[in-house]
Amino acid sequence: MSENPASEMVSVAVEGRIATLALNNSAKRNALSKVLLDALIAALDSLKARDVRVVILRASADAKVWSVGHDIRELPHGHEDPLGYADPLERALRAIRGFPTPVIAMVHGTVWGGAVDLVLSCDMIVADETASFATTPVNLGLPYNTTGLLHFIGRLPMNLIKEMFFTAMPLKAEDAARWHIVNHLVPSVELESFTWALAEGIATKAPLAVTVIKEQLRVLSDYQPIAAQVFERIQDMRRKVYDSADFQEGINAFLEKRKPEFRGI
Ligand code: YXS
Repeated sequence: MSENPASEMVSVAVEGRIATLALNNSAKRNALSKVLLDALIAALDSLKARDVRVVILRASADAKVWSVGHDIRELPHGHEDPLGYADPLERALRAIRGFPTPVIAMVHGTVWGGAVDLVLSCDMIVADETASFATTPVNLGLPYNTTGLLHFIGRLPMNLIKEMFFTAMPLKAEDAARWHIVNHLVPSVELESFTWALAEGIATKAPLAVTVIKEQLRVLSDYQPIAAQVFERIQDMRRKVYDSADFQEGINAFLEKRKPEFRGI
């Protein structure tokens, strides 16, 4: 199965006041490449000019993997922050978090790496029993970024965040529901109808109030003050990690389809 052209990477459908964006590159398991993410951001931007009250973000119906996360082939091979402010994934996260109407992630299939951050950046998550969520930077030796970690803090218990990041093990759907990561866990046969009904309910509400409440919740949760010197120390620690031989080994092992040998250097 060959990769889809850029124009087909993200499909957009608008029905009434509900838009559905579908990640549409199953051949590459919806790897969050620059092309796919630019298409997602462009799709969101195009919806701003329309009377859309809710967005549903999903993978195409044939996808067994919702998304494998960041396209590892596009990660910088050292000497550059792999999750810098201008990184396509970071731009997409900001586009969703700053989008004026609620974005509901509808999850059928497994979610990996930065795609977990993408799903968590949506306003609500409806998943079915096939869903799982794996945060995987330690599989690559990648120093996750501070903004990204903030998306987990205040949302999940710290001990769960640490287990997810330190083990990189997929969190099963029922555990994601137990920890309230997903708003609703429904049988896969009901996933679309349930998500659509949730969206329809929101679409009947006062859009100006919904938008301003979403933006207030974003700024209250995203803008946590941090001392400049502390941030610089963390950035210096992260630089040592993304400059490390281990990060290089993590990427090479993925590309060579073998297990990595991390030596702590
Ligand atoms: O070999 P071809 O060319 O057919 O391509 C294969 C895989 O190489 C490709 N692919 C990816 N390409 C780029 N980036 C990826 N993350 C990625 N994952 C997969 O897709 C084609 C089909 O993959 P395959 O054969 O493995 O599919 P599968 O159905 O047997 O297995 C599905 C998975 C998800 C179990 C498997 O693809 C997998 O474990 N992928 C890696 C998931 C992962 O570790 N993602 C984290 C990416 S890094 C990231 O998101 C953040 C930066 S962080 O590291 O901080 O979390």
